[in-house]
Amino acid sequence: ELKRKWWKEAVVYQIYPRSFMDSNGDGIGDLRGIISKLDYVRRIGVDVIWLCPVYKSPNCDNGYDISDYRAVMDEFGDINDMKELIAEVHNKGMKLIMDLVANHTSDEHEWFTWSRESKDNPYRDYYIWKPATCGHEPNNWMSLFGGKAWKYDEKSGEYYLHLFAEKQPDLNWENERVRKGIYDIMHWWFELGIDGFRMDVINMISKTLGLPNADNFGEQMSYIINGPRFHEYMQEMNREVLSKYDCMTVGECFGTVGEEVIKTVGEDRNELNMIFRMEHVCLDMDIMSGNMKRQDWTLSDFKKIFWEKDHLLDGVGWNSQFLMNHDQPRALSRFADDKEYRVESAKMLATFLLTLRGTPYIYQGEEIGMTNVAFDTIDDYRDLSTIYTYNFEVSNGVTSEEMLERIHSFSRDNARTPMQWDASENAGFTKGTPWIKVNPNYKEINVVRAESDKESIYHYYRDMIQLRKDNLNLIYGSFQLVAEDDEKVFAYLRGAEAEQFLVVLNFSGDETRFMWQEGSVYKSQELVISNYADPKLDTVCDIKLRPFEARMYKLI
Ligand code: TEU
Ligand code: CA
Repeated sequence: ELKRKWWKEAVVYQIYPRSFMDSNGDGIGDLRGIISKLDYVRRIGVDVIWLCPVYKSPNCDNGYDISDYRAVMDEFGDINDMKELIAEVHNKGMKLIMDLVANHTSDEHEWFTWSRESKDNPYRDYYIWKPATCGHEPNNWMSLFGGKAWKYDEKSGEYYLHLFAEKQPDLNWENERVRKGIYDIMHWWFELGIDGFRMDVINMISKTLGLPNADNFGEQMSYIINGPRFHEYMQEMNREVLSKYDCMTVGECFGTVGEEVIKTVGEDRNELNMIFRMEHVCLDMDIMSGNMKRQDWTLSDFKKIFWEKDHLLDGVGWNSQFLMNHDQPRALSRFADDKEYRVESAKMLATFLLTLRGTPYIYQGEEIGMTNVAFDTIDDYRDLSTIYTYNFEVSNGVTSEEMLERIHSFSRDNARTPMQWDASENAGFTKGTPWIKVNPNYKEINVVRAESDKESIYHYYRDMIQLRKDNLNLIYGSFQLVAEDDEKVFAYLRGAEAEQFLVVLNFSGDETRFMWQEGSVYKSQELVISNYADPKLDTVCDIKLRPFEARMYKLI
């Protein structure tokens, strides 16, 4: 049996600082802005805040390119603001975890500056340098943001590896001093009072020795993901750092599956508490193709992903659950309907997220039903990978209309438009010009409206979070699919023998009927929550569902 832990019972709220709240009118969200909104965050009912990177950074990738891990990005404030933020979060009874970007640094980090000085600089081996092979790149790897994964450095006459942008050189984890350097940074932040880390692309830190050429992108990823020394590094990090604090960890692990998941989060493994798996956010778009093209998906595929992920760790380790993050389109626009049934859809997804087994992560704005944005020119987009993909595809003959359409569905900027606080200009996010445009729907969708309307998505989130907290069976109870082949309804049981919760979710915009004869064995069937104002009093054997209707019953 798994142990009870505070981080298993917590609900996490993710903040993307650049887009959360601007306190000084420069158009960029900042730490003082976050501090001013902590009461709001607390009122949602969440326990932990995950703060995306706020370290000093030249911002080629909005802070995922770090030039100094012990300082705060100029635009966000300074270290005193950070100390105040930590103290205030704690005062309000919440915890704070930070983003640790340890696969790469910025090329403006002093380690890299020294490293590129010369081949014999003591810091040379902090990064992955290779000489040219027959006059070209050391191997044929591609960057995850597009283009080649190697950059030639004139000065020292070699190439360095960058799995992401050119300005994000990969650290060489084979080098013990690099690992020690990262562990020191982690200690430094724990001493400052933080409660844990979300670890960026952590499963990519150990590369296959010899860095072999790959026939395709999938094969390349197999040389990068969960490489030969990954678990050794995680256990070392746990021994040297994590085990010394009552902290929580979650590793971003795109592409980690099966046994490798168990090895990373198995409770007897002493590596990480949880990982983020990405299967459900790859269903409608093949991330490996890099062209942002939509592909068809079915609800039964979606169900299988959640079932497999739960089943794999049953009694072994703990899952994380999320529907979106700062790299993904808005879940509401993607998995449900952000138009006619926006409110019903958002509440349905809230019911889903908060009744899964695993720690739920809510992304800023999800709780008020923010939607994807559709800027009509590429000039309004800011994300480097969106811009790269647009230019690349357009130069290869795809029309710009077609590319904008794909971008409207899948750009990372869908998640990065400013938080919509009120109906005033720029949604109350800034008094200046925002770094990225506000979604024009802010007059209708904003926090002030949501808080004052008892029927809002926001209040539904609060109710769902409370329900989860009041029922340990919704946290630790088993997860079992019901009617798994249904292509419109996602239904499952949560709980234990004595008390089961039946969750029934219509993922379609049609009216439909959920039939479940086995339901007749339960004497007591209490409807606990539903996203329609006048729920019909059906028995769980036969429920008529309206578009995107969600219901949860307690069965005894
Ligand atoms: O994301 C890693 C990652 O795999 C993403 O680039 C993903 O492929 C893409 O966003 C899907 O659209 C992490 C961070 O979450 C992301 O914001 C960073 O840009 C990236 O690492 C590099 O640090
Ligand atoms: Ca600011």
